[in-house]
Amino acid sequence: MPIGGDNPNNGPDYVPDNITVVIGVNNTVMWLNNDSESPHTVTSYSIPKGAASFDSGQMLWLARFTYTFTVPGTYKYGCVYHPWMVGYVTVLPGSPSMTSHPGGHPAKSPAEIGYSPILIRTTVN
Ligand SMILES: [Cu+2]
Repeated sequence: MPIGGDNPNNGPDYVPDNITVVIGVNNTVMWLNNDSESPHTVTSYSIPKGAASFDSGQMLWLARFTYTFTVPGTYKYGCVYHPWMVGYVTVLPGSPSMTSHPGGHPAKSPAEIGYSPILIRTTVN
């Protein structure tokens, strides 16, 4: 949520606004409101069957919201104050081997998957 997220002509509003995470690898996602000019929310709009909805409530500047995804599928979320602010999280099922060396690479440590001003990070559970 960079500065200017309250302006529909700016964008993207969530940075990045489309992420993919893997259960057991990096399925904890943290949003940080880096917008000093406006509060925002992270509110689920559509979620896979069996998943739990989420809502950060009002996030003031520098507020953080963390959610751990445990059900595979595509999640659409947005900001209740700004209808044009929309983001997507794709959650892929993990496997035992992926928790240590996904694809042969070392497991991600708290990893920044997008660049800034942001704001969305995923972390190992
Ligand atoms: Cu907003």
